[in-house]
Amino acid sequence: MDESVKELRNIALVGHGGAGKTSVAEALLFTGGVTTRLGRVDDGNSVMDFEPEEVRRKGSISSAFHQYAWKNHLVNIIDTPGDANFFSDTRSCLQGADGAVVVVEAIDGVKVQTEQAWDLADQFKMARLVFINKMDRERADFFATFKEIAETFKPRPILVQIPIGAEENFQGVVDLVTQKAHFYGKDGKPSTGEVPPELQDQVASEREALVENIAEADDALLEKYLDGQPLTEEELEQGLRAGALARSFVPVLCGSATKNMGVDLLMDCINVCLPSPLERGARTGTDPDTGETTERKPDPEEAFSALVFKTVADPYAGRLSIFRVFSGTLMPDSSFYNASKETKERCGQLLQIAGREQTATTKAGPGDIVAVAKLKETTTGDTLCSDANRIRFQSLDPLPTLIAYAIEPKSKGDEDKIFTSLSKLLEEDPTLQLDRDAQTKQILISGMGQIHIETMVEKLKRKFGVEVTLNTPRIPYKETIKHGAKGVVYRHKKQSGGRGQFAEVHFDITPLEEGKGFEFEQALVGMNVPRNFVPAVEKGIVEAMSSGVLAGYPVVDVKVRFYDGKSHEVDSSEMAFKIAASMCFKQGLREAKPTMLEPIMNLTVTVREEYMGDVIGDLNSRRGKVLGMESKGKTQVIQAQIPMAEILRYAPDLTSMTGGRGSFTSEFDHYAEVPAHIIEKVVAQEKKE
Ligand SMILES: Nc1nc2c(ncn2[C@@H]2O[C@H](COP(=O)(O)OP(=O)(O)O)[C@@H](O)[C@H]2O)c(=O)[nH]1
Ligand SMILES: [Mg+2]
Repeated sequence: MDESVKELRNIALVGHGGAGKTSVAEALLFTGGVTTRLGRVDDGNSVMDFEPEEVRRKGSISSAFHQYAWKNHLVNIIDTPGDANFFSDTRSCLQGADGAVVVVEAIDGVKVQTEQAWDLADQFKMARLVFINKMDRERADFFATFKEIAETFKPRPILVQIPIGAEENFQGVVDLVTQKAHFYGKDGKPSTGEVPPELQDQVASEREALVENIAEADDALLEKYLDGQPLTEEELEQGLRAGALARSFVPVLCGSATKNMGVDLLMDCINVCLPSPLERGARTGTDPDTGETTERKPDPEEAFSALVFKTVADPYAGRLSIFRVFSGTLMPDSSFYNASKETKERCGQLLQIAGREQTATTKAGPGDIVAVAKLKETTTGDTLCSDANRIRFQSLDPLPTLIAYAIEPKSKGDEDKIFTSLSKLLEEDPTLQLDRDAQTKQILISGMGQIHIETMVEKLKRKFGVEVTLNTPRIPYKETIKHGAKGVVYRHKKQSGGRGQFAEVHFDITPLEEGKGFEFEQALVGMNVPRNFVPAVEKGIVEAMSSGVLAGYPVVDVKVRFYDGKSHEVDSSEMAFKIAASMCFKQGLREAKPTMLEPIMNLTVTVREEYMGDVIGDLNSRRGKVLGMESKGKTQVIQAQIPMAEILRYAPDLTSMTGGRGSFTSEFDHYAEVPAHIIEKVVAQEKKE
């Protein structure tokens, strides 16, 4: 067995956007000697936030990868974006990690994305640490933040450090295990010393709490503790490690990323309290041939298996698939099986990713995160494995999209280019969805939020040179009739020298049930209309149906009975009958009380109890009908039906109503009649355009 797997750590930095994850990553790299100066998000020289969209926004939009060595350990870091717009990337990339460092601000503490990150770590059964960051900032309050964390989260967060000073007087931390004070000079230069006298009492009592916490998680230590025997530093460290790995508790540390304070201790703690791939253990999947559950141990001698958790689209280098190896060893220029796509693939170089840099590496074993370029079929979520020993790991269900825009090229003729370049970006980002509305003919792009779509537009321009504008999507209204119109007669007659045009048709028009579309009945008796004109009549109606008389939307759910007409032996023609039929149909629509239909969606909103009243009130004001409510712990699930037109921009509104603690999904259910006053508005809008 390769000893180095024991010393490998794959860690993800998670938490809400702005907590300082990327700054922590920069401090880890700097302290680990990878960079020669501390990269800064604010100065745009961060090694991790290197994408132009990130430099511009001063924030992460996509997970970044790097590694450092620290005290005999090699640590792969995955710096995830915290923002809800990029949650899908965070979720997917967590699959590459074995442990998580949850970064929390010492100022505002727990936010929605902190909770989401914690839930994800639970879902993936990950050991974690908390780093309370920004201790140097104004209003930094370590104990208030810790209290909030301790009250919100399980497994129980426990203190392993306390800070020395705070805000501009933040000087360092006291390690509660060793009872040593760690001070940091300019640029984070560390030195150790005695605990300042004013902190001694507090250190003593917090250490007592720590000892108790550690003892409680270990039977042997508990016995010793209850016997009144002191636990040695070594025992404490071992107990801390065992408890953290077993997820009995979560060690909490603190510091300042931008001042590089407390970061060396965080690195020690990552080595000790987060698992190696070996400790994470075997990964289960299914045998694609038998459907039976099987597993792969993190052993370089096992059959190769890996999971692709991210794809990067590069207009020049092609598609880059980033994956985490779970078992076996992959060599460059080898072939393997993609169990999700059921196809063989071949790779060239194995690339190790370090920020924007990629360097070739000689092999990839258990726990390694590597990338390969230009796989043919492979996309995010796929399992790669040995062809002889196949396994498929469960992939994550895609997240529902929350907002849609109609996308239009800025220059005419770029439509095709939009489609090809967008589909490459969609490989990068499985939550983006591309559709073309059959009725409105618009290209629709949906995603997690406005910023998500906007950064996609920026990437489209930078990577593929395609410029687009985003518009609110058009609602695919339809038109229909409420009553029938009997005996509608239209005569088409034109006499302008030469041969004239003549046709007359008589229709009965009646409404059909919703969803029935169109019915044509030929009920002619006698020979007023030669039967060879009947197909032209039907065609004339079908063409007229594409644009209704109210606002030009397609007409549905009508029946036309063609029962009589007149013809002329010279002047009648198919064309004349087609025109007559189309005009007669339109005239009939006007007489038959035309109305409009709109798509109604099934909406499921999940919110915390305290916001339920506001959310329901808001749904009512949007013409929604609440069908039911169900409580699940502290959250309420509201089922409603609501017109599509009312929830085109629901995501930002729900976010502001619930402080981000709400989510929803929606899907089309049926068409229903639009209220008269809204028809007026739509008609007026349509006329304006
Ligand atoms: N004062 C102070 N500011 C910090 C610290 N860590 C991060 N910041 C600032 O907080 C902002 C967000 O940091 P960033 O690392 O991008 O957060 P992320 O979104 O979690 O990756 C930036 O302006 C950083 O300079 C810290 O320890 N102290
Ligand atoms: Mg970041």
